[in-house]
Amino acid sequence: MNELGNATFENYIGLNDGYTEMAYQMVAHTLTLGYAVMLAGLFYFILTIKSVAPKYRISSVLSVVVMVSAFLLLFAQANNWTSSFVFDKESGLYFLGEGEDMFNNGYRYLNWLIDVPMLLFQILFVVTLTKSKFTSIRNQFWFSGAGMIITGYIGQFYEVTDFYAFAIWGAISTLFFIHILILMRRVIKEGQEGIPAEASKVLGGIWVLFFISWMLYPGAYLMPHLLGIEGGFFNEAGVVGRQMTYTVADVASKVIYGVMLTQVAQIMSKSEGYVEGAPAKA
Ligand code: RET
Repeated sequence: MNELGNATFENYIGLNDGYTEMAYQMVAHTLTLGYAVMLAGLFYFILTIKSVAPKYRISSVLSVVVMVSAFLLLFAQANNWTSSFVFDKESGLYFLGEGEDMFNNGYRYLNWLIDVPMLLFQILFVVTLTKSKFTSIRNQFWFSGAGMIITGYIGQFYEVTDFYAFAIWGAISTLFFIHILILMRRVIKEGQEGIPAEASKVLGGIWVLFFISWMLYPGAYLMPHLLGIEGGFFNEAGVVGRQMTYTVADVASKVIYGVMLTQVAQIMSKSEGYVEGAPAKA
């Protein structure tokens, strides 16, 4: 099984079994949906920026940064898929092509390296911390966010060839992830203190969304091994499942999260007397 070096399982399936038309197209369409949603989100965050008071606007700006980087990298990821596998008329299947790059989810991981610190940072512009220090939380978010992604990026190269390296890098990444979850829980709890009930409710929803959507990423990392290697998901269903999981997670953790933060900021702005379009008070 070593003929493709550190290639990920998508390539081994493309080499040995080939993809059926349905599996190939489902991945291509899912990836396309992913970047299309980012472009739509970009417009949403630009067009709603004035609906919140100036002090909350950095949150929208950070969503714009996330949308642009995700759009570009998901676009590259989609092209990586269509150029890696070519249609074979004899069998009616798509096989790993020659003379092209192989498929790798690394575009995503490097996109997260930008987006994860931004998404974590963003909430600090909407909530007011009552006990923790802004700079301390920000630095810890950035440190653990980058640590989680870099270690996971290295680990994913070993998913087929070296299970132990894959598991160890994944475990180190998980430690950083646990730290992030603890910090985020604290930020949201503190942020809920003393704000309008309606805003507090949305913030509570953000925690649920955050927890579920971020948990999907390690699930996708583990996909080829979920039912044992070469077992249940070491096949095209696992490949489709992984890209769908990533896409749902991306839409939830970047776009819906940003929309909900905007909603909190709108409620807070209103409760502080901000009216869109009205001249600023002297
Ligand atoms: C990895 C490696 C395996 C262990 C863990 C991981 C966690 C990844 C996460 C990624 C979140 C990405 C987001 C991107 C949005 O743009 C790296 C898969 C725990 C939580 C939110």
